[in-house]
Amino acid sequence: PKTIYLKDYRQPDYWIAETHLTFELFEDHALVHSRLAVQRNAEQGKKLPPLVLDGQQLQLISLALDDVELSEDSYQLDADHLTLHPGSAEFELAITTRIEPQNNTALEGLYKSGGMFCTQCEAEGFRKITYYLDRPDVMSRFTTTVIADRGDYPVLLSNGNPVASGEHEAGRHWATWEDPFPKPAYLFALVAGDLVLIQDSFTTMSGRDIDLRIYVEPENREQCGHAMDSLKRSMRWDEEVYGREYDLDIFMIVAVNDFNMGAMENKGLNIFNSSCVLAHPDTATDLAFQRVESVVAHEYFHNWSGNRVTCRDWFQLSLKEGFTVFRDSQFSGDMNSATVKRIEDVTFLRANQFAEDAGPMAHPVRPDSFIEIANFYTLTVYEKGSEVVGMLHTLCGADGFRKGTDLYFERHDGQAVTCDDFVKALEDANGLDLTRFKRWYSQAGTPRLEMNGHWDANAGEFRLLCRQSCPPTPGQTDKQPLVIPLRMALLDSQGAEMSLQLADETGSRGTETVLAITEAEQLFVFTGLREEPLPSLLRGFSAPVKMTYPYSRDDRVFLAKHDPDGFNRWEAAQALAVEVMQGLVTMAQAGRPLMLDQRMVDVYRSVLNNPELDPAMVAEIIRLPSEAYMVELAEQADIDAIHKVRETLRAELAQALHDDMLAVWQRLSVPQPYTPDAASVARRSLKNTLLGYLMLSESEEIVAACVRQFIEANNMTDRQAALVALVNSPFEEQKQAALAEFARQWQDYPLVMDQWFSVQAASGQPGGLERVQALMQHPAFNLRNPNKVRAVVGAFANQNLVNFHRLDGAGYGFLADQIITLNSLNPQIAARLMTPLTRWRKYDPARQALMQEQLQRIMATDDLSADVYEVVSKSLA
Ligand code: HT7
Ligand code: ZN
Repeated sequence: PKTIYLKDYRQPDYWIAETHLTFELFEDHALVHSRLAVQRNAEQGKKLPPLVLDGQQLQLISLALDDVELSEDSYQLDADHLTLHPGSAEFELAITTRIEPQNNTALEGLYKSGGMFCTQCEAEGFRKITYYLDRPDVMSRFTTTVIADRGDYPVLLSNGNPVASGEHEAGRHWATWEDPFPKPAYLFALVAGDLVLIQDSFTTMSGRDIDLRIYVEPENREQCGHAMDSLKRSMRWDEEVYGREYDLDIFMIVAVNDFNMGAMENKGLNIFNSSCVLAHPDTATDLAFQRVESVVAHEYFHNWSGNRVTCRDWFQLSLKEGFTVFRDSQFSGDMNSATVKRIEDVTFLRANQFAEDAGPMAHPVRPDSFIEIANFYTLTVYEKGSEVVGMLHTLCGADGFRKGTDLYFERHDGQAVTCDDFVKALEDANGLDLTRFKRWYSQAGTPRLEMNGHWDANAGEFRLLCRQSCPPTPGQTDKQPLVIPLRMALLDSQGAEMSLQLADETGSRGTETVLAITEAEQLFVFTGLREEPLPSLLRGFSAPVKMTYPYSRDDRVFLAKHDPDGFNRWEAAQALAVEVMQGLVTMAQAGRPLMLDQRMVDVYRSVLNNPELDPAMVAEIIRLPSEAYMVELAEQADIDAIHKVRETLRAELAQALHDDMLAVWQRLSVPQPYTPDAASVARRSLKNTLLGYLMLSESEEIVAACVRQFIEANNMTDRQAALVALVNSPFEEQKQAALAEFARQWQDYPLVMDQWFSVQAASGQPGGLERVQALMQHPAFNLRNPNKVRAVVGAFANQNLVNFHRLDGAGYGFLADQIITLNSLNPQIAARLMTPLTRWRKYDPARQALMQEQLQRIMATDDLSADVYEVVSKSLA
């Protein structure tokens, strides 16, 4: 496989002004007729170069240039391209290809999911439909006609507006769609199926009525209300916060069961993994409701950040993804609790993206090379990319950021642009120089920020010394200093924020400020202080760095109880828990008894009994850092010790705080009608977090209460929480009864069965591998359905660390088997499953050897896809 480099980017030799497509869909194949209006790109010179079209796994049926059929000796075909030699600078090309959607298990291009035809073209799927210039800077106006059997496929959809439809011969019918907005091929979509429609409307800020439609399989009709509501709220929010109005007359969402990712923002026709659309309180948890809300918003927001202004090339992916994740996080924060949303995002980033940044696949937010672009839909491009946009928001301020994005959308509407163009718009709108800041786009790795404070009582000065560095990452050994926005305050002995005056400035900065750290070492001197302050640093996690400050445990306890900033209260409690757990891991490794630090009990008790705290915040604070995060923090992770320590600590806390936990849990467990509002979600979150703790007491009453909750729950959040508690308990009889009852009740609901699978696959109880192997034999399991693979194989390898990393290496062998099988069925999913094996350097020598052995076995597989090859070869390098 070939490596593609950003430095090699050049404009295409030709443009495609218009693309006319006709799809004839049949059960065993599809014919794709395309008519392309092609023009020489004048900027690339006068001489006519060959036209090299992308195309893979296509059967070429016919090819005509300006209505003249081309003979086989006038063009060249290879596995990836069709090359022809135009005689003029402007011409029409007519191509017919034959494809087999029913055999497309990779779910890229045109494929069948159940009884429905659908497409996934990002990043490079369109080339599996027809020969084309399949690159995001080639933007074309598309007209699409779909012809299919009326009985089996009554609904025929594509991008844009419906313009005509009619009957065809032999029970077939057709529909034509026209998209007035030029777009790259990756935003093309087609759907044909037997679907029902849920319809609503939205009036835009300029008074236009938009027809909103969600298409699903008939049995899912009742599960679309939340997605529709989320869509309308997203449309209003984007008008209010970014001034962005929807542009077509119709906006459609289609739910499909087989989908490699969460959803796809095709122009006017978003295609969704059904797990990100369907939600009903009986079948979906609060978490699933939140995911639907955020994915619907994310895809909708792409209409501007991605579709109207798109990427010049795939190295710029974060231009649309980082920005859109930032926008959807802002939206979710506004719809629910902004602090809780930030805590969730930071927790996820630190446990997962930091690990990616420290591993063999580490890459900058704007990568400079790739083998297979599908491998670069990563946490770095999405989540770290969003953090980078968040830092720009912090540095420009909310108003300045809005001025910058207004300029960006106005300046680049209808264009395919770069991350530099985005930053330039923010610079120009705010009169800023962000040259140094842009290193965040090109430099991989998680920066370290070492902070130190010195109190000078005589001068009333507090000196804050900042030292930044960044560890080497593959291909990048020398790192440059970055611009790190540090949101901070100084607290007095009562926890009140002090007035901030910097020695080299005249005006006061109020009680909270953002320091711009720009150098490898930098000193900030605060003056005019009456008493020694305790700094509250990196509030809201204002930069994606690993920050250290020599806090004592008592400092952390103080901050956890008194910091006026909610995020940093949580952060202090987390840091305390991390420190305690790291100490316990050392004790466990030395075979010493595990002693609980009473200060943790003290913090948790005060939080549990603080009536002013949002219950969702309480739940976040008392949730111990995950095993994955503890692994990420360790130099060399001892997974058995980490698991043991975390479980022991949970049990100790449950015992020490039993009465407090029980009292709060009982108060929250009073039966109530189900409501989906944020306050009720918060109460359920705390109640079920406490149930998990209380079950560790192994008291008969609690187990009985848990079983009762499982049976009597009026919503899936409570039912699933009870199931999780039982599955992770030693109460075999109750566990098996609950699992059997759950499967009996929900066997016809694939998304609910995904929960049933993943709860078991993720359980740290002994025998995890055997459990997962048995689950794969269950009739509801299907290796061709990515949601099932994620629920069973993914949950086991990513969430069940203690079982996956069993010492005999059988967990690694199992994962490698699945990757090898999936390599030929669905390379994207196979490559994504590789992640746990890429982390082999984190573990002890014995496990390292076992993991490497499996990587080598995968590497030796015949017909390795580019997707898997890239990950495995980089992991072994
Ligand atoms: N922009 C979408 C990307 C996507 C995708 C990429 C590779 C393979 C399959 C895929 N399905 C969707 C999703 C998004 O970020 O909105
Ligand atoms: Zn996206």
